[in-house]
Amino acid sequence: MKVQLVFSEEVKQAKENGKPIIALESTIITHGMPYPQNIETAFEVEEIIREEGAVPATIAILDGKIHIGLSKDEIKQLADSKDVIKASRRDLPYILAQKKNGATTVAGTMICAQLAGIPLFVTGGIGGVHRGAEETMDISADLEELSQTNVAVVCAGAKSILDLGLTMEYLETKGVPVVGYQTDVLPAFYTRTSPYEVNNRLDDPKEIAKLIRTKWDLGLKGGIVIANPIPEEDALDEKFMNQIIEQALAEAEANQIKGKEVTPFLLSKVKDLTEGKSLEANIALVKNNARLGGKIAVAMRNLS
Ligand code: PSU
Ligand code: MN
Repeated sequence: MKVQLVFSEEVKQAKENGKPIIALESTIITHGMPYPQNIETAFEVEEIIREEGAVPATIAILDGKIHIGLSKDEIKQLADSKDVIKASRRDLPYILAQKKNGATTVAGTMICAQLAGIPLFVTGGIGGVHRGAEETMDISADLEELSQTNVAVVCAGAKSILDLGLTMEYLETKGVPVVGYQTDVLPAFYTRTSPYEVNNRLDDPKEIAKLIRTKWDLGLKGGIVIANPIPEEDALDEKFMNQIIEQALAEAEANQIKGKEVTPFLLSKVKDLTEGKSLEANIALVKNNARLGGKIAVAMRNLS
């Protein structure tokens, strides 16, 4: 039995015509944002990518089949349905073999994007090493995926619900370059800065495209993280967010939240505690990443 990929008409044509394609994840739709903002954002992000001259491929598993590119109806179905499994690397065999529905995380999306021959992926934030990982060993499978799957990921850094210092150390050990777009420091999702330096700063999408190409030309396997700070006007106050995050972490602990539930629990707590401000910021940064991703995708295609 071979794994079958189901391409949307738009993505199929883009492949035939050599147009640049950008992968998008679906966990952000099902577990990362509430309804109806999740659907609206998914549509808007796709539209931004088209405006930049690339083609969006939102990835999910429907009835056990990997879909590369979803119709509007399929995105709506996914967002509405209750029985969609958050799909990281270890979840894929079960979901496919049992013909279930799955929303792919960063790791899950990277795997499917590589199968589909799509080298670039846009999202909000990657998973990372959780605070207290010395004891819990809670380290997102996204990091391991970045070390072995050849897909570059545009994000707004990672949330400070994570231990950003340990996340950077892990990525260094695994040989994953973290490139700052017009920034010297790792952005922390809601805020433009963090105390941690990125490995390299590049200010031009073309230069980022060259770095991505060079890594793979060298035969080095694995991804590249492109960290794009949230626009100034959408950023939230650092002190305020740190307090909120402390509170969300305390509630996760009090409720004994474990395993794959941790990240969705923290995301939804942060949203409630900020009275929706975090959601607005989240939407703004994903759109900002889509713009940059579109430019990088076009630049990658134009490299000779
Ligand atoms: N961070 C966000 N929003 C998200 C996620 C992370 O700001 O929606 C999702 C992504 O799909 C990411 C996943 O791959 O959570 C990481 O989950 P875990 O920590 O369980 O690996
Ligand atoms: Mn985890």
